[in-house]
Amino acid sequence: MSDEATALRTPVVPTQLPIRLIDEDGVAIDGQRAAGFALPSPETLIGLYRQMVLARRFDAQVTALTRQGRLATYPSALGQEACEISAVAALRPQDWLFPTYRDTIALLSRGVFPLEILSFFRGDWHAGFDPHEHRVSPQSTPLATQALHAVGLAAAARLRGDDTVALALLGDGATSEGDAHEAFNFASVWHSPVVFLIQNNQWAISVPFDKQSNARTLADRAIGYGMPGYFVDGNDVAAMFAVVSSAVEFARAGNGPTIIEGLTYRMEAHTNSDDPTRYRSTEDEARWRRLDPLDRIEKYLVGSGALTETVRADIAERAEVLAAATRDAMNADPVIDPLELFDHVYQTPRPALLEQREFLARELAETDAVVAS
Ligand SMILES: Cc1ncc(C[n+]2csc(CCOP(=O)(O)OP(=O)(O)O)c2C)c(N)n1
Repeated sequence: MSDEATALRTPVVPTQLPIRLIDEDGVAIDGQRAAGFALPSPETLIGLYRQMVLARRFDAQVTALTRQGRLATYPSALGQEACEISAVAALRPQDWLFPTYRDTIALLSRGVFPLEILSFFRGDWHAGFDPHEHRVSPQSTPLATQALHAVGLAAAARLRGDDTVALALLGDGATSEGDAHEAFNFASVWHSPVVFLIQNNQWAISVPFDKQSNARTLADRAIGYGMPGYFVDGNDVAAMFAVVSSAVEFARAGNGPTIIEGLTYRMEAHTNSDDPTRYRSTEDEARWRRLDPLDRIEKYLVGSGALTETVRADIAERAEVLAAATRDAMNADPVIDPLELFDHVYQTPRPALLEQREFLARELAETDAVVAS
């Protein structure tokens, strides 16, 4: 980091305009908007681009599988790839990611197998992967609860004296929850190695950002909690990666938490059961489609000569292989035991739970008998 960037480490007020390293035409930016952050190397940017292409293809495939009825629900992250991929790329293997239901592509990028991730959305199992193996907590549906878990894990790491960093992903709506405020405050007071990455996709289902908060930006809230805050163009993967990586290393070095707001847009519906035409305009959607984060980095990489046609074709082919593997895995009917629903809830199951288990067991036996007759 440059001296200038180090001085910006304890900003009193986050920048007025989002920090940016590549503009929407795919041109690198110098000076003010870069706020002391340097453009990542071409190799790093190609790696980020590759992950974004895989993530987008995966997301499209999962959306299609959901429409075909293979999944119960799916909250797409289309348009949020720059935030999601940067979050994971900034972490080291020993770090922990605390994602929400929206952040499926972040899990993919962290190396969790598609079938393991998606068994949750199909309703097969509590979480289909081992959180400890990947250092990824189960995707949280109760808003902002994962932020408190991240602080707890980070505080424990600090007490143990190891260099683990926790990164919590939150939506703009989640920042209105009491849990988010408690997490920010505890993290700051305890000096915990946490990065809070708020993906401000401007909508909490049908509630727009300006009905959630009167703050100029969500990054501004960092001032009140006594920690650094950064307002970043969430569709600029170069800026997101530069800022998130420096916040992760800042935390690792013992300097405490950071709030980062990535300004982005949820291009799809909230989930497959939502109809966004009822609350936002097609003009708004079209405007943000023109700011597509994947187009932007591709334009930059092609323009700078870093992305050749061969590399681009190779990445596209890998994305198709991933999509086909995801399709095959999800088109096979899972073998599940519905009674497992009651396992792992309590160490010693409560009588009411056992009663419910017996009720379900009886129902299943009756259904089996009808099918067999
Ligand atoms: C504690 C809690 N309250 C309400 C909900 C219902 N709910 C589900 S998603 C959502 C909107 C969240 O918006 P945001 O945090 O901006 O995330 P996004 O879905 O846009 O990624 C709400 C209110 C919930 N899941 N948890």
